[in-house]
Amino acid sequence: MKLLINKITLLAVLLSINVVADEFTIGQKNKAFSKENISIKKGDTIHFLNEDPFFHNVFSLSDTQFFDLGSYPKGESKAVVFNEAGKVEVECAIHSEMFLTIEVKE
Ligand SMILES: [Cu+2]
Repeated sequence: MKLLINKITLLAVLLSINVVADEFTIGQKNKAFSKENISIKKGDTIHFLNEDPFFHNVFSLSDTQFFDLGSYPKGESKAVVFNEAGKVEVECAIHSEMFLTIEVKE
């Protein structure tokens, strides 16, 4: 009986870890990200939503997390899950003035 309770407790802990991961959307509009910086937790997801009538190519060369979402048109979004704590600098390959800093916390 005690073993069963331990298993249930473990399951509850694992489920609660899953539930706390959040999802955010950062828009790309008027050649800018909708925020200049954002603070998230490890495991959170950011959706990069293009709201401009032209292409954006969101990428990061950061050591914390490297990614390149390619170029995509208005109305499309691509998601990135951040699994490492640290600072992630995000840019657009087409518009050099676009810049976003993400702080991923433990
Ligand atoms: Cu752009």
